[in-house]
Amino acid sequence: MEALNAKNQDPGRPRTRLINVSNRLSVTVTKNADGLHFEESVGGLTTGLASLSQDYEICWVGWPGITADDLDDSQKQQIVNRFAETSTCPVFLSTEQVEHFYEGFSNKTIWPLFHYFPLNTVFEDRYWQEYQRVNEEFCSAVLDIAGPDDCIWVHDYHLMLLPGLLRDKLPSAKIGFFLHIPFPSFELFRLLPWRRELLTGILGADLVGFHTYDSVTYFLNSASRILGYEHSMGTLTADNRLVKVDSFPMGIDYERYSQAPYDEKVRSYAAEIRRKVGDRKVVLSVDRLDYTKGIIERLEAYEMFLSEYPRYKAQVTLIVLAVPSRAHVDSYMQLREQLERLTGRINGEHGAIGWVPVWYLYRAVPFEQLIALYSVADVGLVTPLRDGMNLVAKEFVAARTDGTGVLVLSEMAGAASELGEAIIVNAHDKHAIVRALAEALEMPREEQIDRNRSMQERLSRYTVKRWVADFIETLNDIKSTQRQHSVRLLTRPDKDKLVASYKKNRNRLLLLDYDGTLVGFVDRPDKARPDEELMELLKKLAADKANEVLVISGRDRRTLERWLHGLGVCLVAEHGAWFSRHDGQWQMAEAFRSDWKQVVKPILQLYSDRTPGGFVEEKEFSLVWHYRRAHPEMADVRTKELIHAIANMTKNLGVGVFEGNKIVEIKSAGISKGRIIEQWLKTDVWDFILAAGDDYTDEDMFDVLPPDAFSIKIGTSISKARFNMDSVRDLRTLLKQLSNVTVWTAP
Ligand code: ADQ
Repeated sequence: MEALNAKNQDPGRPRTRLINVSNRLSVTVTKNADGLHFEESVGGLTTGLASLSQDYEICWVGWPGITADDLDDSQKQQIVNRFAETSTCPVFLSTEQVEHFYEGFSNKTIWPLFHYFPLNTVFEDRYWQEYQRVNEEFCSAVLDIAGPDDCIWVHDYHLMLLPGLLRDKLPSAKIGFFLHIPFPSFELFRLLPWRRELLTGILGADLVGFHTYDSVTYFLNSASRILGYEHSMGTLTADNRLVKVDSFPMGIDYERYSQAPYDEKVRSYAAEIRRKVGDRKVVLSVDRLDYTKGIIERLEAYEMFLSEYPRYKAQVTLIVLAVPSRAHVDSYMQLREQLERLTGRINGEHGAIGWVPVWYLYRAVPFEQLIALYSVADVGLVTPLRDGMNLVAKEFVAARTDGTGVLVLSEMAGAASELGEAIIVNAHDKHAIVRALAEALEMPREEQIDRNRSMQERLSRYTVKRWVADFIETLNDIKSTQRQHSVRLLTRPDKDKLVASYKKNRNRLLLLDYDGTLVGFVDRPDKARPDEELMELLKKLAADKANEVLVISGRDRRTLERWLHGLGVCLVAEHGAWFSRHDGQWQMAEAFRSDWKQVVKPILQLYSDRTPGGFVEEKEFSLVWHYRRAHPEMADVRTKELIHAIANMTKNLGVGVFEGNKIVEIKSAGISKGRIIEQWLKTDVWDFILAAGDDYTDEDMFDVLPPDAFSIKIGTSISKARFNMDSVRDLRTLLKQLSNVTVWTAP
């Protein structure tokens, strides 16, 4: 793609490039005896992106809809040349790729599973293999044109691996991913043998968007339960990079749909339809022919309606417009047959001379005809069994220029959360659809107008242009947040400096947190006893006369003593409430109170009893609720309730409530690692200080250290420490290196 080659760009070009990647391009190429034909369909996304053209140069990457096996080299070149005029880069797929990647993994595995049809889901390894290969081909196509500062927006379930593949090649690229279909609950998603790979692929993006908040929640839940990534307000850290997950309910080109009914051509189509329908009420059903759209269930409900409300016989016509879709996939072929049989049955059993109850059209119609149908219909019956958003519902409301018309909408459509004034139904409940139809047909005109005006106002505000702008703005925001919070890993040169300073100095203070820093986390706190290697290491470090080694922990003093006594290290217990120097005698740092425990302990115990896997640990000046082994979602709810309950109860008791790593700790106010370290620092003139810790209590310690101290946060979240380190193992390696520095003995 010469014309798109990033290297050929004017270096001073003002506009950032936005590379939009989706399985299908908005231009479809077909071939017949006359040669190639290019057909453009103006989708909402094209309009939305066009509105950014002031600031961005928009490029497209995708499949043009024709299989590569049907094209010779010169035809491929013809397509490439033609697409280059509109900054479009085609990805050619072979017949086999279409079969296994598109019809197979995308539409026989992901589509049914994500729409809650697990029994229709096919798990085939060869589909998965092809899915990976095609995602890699898309990756190469993007890499051919992408420059380092470009913004890349990947769309939908066909390309869930692509963000991750791009991230490997372009580590600092700005990548967004939007899923247009629902993200399922963890219980369904976990069925996929390739769940880890798919999640990791998606999390290659900086921003992950869904239509609804439910999908956001389900995705975050799967990321937590499958990959162990916890989030805070929808932001998580994956591979040392902040990733934001949020909902962006897609809008429509409101202007276009609300103005189109005034068009001459539309008006004449509408008049023609009206003439044919006569005085009858029109109920309209418009979808791609897909089993998730609930078309069969809708028709069955309509049949039931005609039986239950015979007065509507010959007074109403249901127009079913079904766009052919995935016509080579078995389940879609069967659906078509089923629909045609059902339509025949209803018309045969309920119809009369001069009245056909169901008008069925199996085709895509031009925009003007679609709008004519929207504007003629009295009721828009949109009852998908599950739908990411459903734009038909929004288009129907927008096209009601006089404000009349009633939308009956499934609660399973993402659109339902924005279109609350519609009659909302459970699409699986045929009785509810029957009642809704009757209510819709009898709704007073003023009420119809009232309801539609409110929805129109909302739709006119959150249009597809706003949607695109919002997504891109959020992507830019997360990128700058990443820069501000970039994790400062202890690099090789930093490490060399640290070791050099250790070697050079003779009065060193080593401040080491225990859990999560010197040892990894385990299910129960009593299982985290030090291993041989750690004991040897601490002993060796403490043996060096130039070192004062402090293990500073939240644990109670008895445990620390049992585990670490005799190694020559000083101990600080309960986050600074107690300390013992080399003589092994424990001293209380200050006079703290603990009478509040009688009030708080029963509450903690109660929560523990109600949460399987949770338990209470009691220390002298604190109480800890542990929930590492509890069900994560239940623990999440309980933690919030618990913190609220305790905060209310302990207002005047002089205690603080803290959330740590899978714990809630309540401790006497005034106890902090910062306070004790501040005092310790004054006991000598330290020329080398190393402090390592992993959780919120260690932040107090980092806070009081002099600026040249080597402070290290274990883990990659944001911290006051100067450096981050990936794991306990990495810290031990560093400590081992220090312990091997020649032991210095006082002259
Ligand atoms: P779809 O499943 O295709 O989209 P939908 O959002 O309703 O569902 O979009 C269908 C589009 O096709 C509408 O713009 C509609 O006007 C058009 N259309 C339908 N029937 C037609 C016909 N007979 N002739 C011409 N045009 C017709 C997927 C997800 C949705 C999500 C969208 C956008 O499944 O949940 O809303 O992407 O993210």
